[in-house]
Parts: sequence; structure tokens; C-alpha cells
Amino acid sequence: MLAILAQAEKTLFLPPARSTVAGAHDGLYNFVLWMSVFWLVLIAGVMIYFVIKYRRKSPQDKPVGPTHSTAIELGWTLPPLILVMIIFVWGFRGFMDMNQVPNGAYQVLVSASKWSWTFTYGGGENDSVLHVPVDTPISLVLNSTDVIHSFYVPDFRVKKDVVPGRYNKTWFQATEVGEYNLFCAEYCGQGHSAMVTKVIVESREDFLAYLVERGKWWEGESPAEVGQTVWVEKGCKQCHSVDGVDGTGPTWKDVFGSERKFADGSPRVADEEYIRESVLNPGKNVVQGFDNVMPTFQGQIKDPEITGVIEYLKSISTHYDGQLLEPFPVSVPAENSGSPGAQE
Ligand code: HEC
Ligand SMILES: [Cu+2]
Repeated sequence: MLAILAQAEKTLFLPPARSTVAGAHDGLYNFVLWMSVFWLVLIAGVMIYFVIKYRRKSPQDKPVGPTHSTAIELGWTLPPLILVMIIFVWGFRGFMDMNQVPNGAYQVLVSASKWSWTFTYGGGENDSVLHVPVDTPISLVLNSTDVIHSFYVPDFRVKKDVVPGRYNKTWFQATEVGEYNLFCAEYCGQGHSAMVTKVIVESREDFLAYLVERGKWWEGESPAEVGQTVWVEKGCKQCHSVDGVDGTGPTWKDVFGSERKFADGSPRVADEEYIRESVLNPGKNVVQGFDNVMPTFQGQIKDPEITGVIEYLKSISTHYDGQLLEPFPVSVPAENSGSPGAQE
């Protein structure tokens, strides 16, 4: 019967199992669940039966029967002890399997910050969605840039806290190609419920192709488009709107080229270098009226991405009337192509 439970695809509360440890996890889970149901029904049933059968029928009724029975006492002590020991050994083995990263696992760095995830691979590629090859042990090294988050993929039965100032580790091996939900499972502030992303499990070939393409994902897009993608994918959107309404952070509309005022009262015009500093070292100049809550993106954003953000900010600012970085047009429009001597 236990073998059947261990094979269960689905539990009452969790989605189908899609990692190597999920089957054992569910087996134990089902064992504890059904064991509890069994004892609950049995004990409550016997109690109700006794309450009715041995109720006091007249004031003269006195308790009868033995006041002590060693056999019964052993009976309610030993079987539970054995059950608890089974649960302990089973649980401990599962715990060890879930926590001991197998040798040779492929490592991915996971960085959590309010309110997005960044996954970094060996070649420096990074993404807000986790891609992994199927049937391959993946080791995760997790850290947080701000508060406690928690990495949770229900289909894999993997959950690990992500704590600022320390590295936690976990691992999994996905058993089926597909797309799975990845949640933050630790309340981490206003945007917590939006801190959701995907795990894409794909074939080895697809994963390698993904890495090659991801290394320079911004190629072929204009920098302003790159900036818009960064705004969504790196979670800037959770705090910065582009429609003029302030959120946790100032809106990005009309920032570029405007004069910013800081908490200490000093002013500065928002130029390229200011934007770069704001992304890499947000605590340096805190905009007046806002809290110093922006996480640093140092090490998580590449120069072409910062350039993208700068160009995107220019594209949505009325204080900027210059040109945007655009691909050089292959054919220059005729009316602009005149040389000084060509005027008639
Ligand atoms: C958790 C919320 C949060 C996230 C996420 C966030 N920011 Fe911020 N950001 C702020 C706050 C608050 C401020 C104002 C205080 C300060 O200057 O540090 C700010 C300020 C800025 C400024 C200066 C704006 C101004 O009005 O002068 C820039 C530029 C900026 N952020 C860029 C980014 C980029 C790019 C990202 C994503 C890669 C991002 N931020 C993600 C909260 C956030
Ligand atoms: Cu979180």
C-alpha cells in the first residue's frame, strides 16, 4: 500500500510531482495524512460510542471495571511510538535527499530582491525566468539583496528561504519538460504577491541554445526597447510606473533631464551618469519624498541593459529633446541627405 502511495501523481493539495524527490515527499505526506485520518476517525468513533454506552443513566450509577490496565496502556503507547519512529526515519531520509546537493550538479545563482528573481548562469547570462535542462541535477545558491524571500516550486516540492547576508543552498532534478510556477513564499512587502515567475524545463539542446541566445539578449533591439524589457523583467515595474503616477519609487515619466531634489536638499540634473548611479548605488542619492528602499542592481544588470534604461527614460521624458540611440538607417531619407553644396 505504501508503494502505491509513494507513486501517487498528485496529492489532495499539491500539483503532480515533477522532480526526483517529489514522489518520496508525497509518499510520506500521504502516509501522515491518511494515518491521521484513520486515528481521528477511530478515536472519535470510540469516544462517541463510549460516551453513549457508558453514560450515567441514574444518580445511583457508580464507575465499574478496572482502574488500571498495563496491557491497554502499552497498547496506546507502543504503536504510536512505532508510527512516530517510522515517520522520523522516513522523513529524515527524505530531508537528507532534499538537502544534499548531488556531486556534479549544474549550478545556478538565484538572487531575490523586492520583488523579482534573477537567475545567473555560468557564462554570466541572467534572466528573470529560470531555465533548466531536464533530467539534470541543478544546484541553486540563493541570496537576497534586501529582505527574506522564499524560493518555492510546488511541482518540484522544493522550498528554501532566501535570506539577506547569507547563501542558502538547495537542489532539484526536474523529470519532465514543461513550464512550472515559481513563487515567493515569504511575505516580503507590498509587491510580494507579484513576485511570481516560471521555471522552464527543456531538453539539453534547447537549454544550450537558450544560454547562447540569452548571453546577448539585447542584440537586435533598440536600446529604448531593451530598457522597456528591463523595466518589466527586472521588476523595476513593481516600484516605478511610466505613466506619471508615483508608486513605491518615483514614476519614470519626465525624469530624464529634469532637476531632481534629494533627501538632503541638494539638487542634480538627471543625466546618463545619474541614472547609472541610481541603478548601481541607489542609496547614494535618495530622491526627496521617497524611502531608501530600492535594491542595488550591482552585478545583476549589464551595461547594455543600463544603457537601455537610460534610452527608455529619454523616450518618455518631455525634458529630453535630443536623439535616441537608434539603429543607423540603411537608407537615409532624401531631404536630410543634402551636403552644404547641394542646396539649390
Ligand atoms: C523596491 C522598489 C524599487 C525597485 C524594484 C526599483 N526601484 Fe528604482 N527607486 C525606488 C525608490 C524608492 C527610488 C527613490 C529613492 C532613491 O532614489 O533611492 C528609486 C529611484 C530610482 C531612480 C532615480 C529616479 C529619480 O526620480 O530620480 C532610478 C533611475 C531608478 N530608481 C531606476 C530603477 C531601475 C532601472 C530599476 C530596475 C532595474 C529599479 N529602479 C527598481 C524603488 C525601486
Ligand atoms: Cu519575496
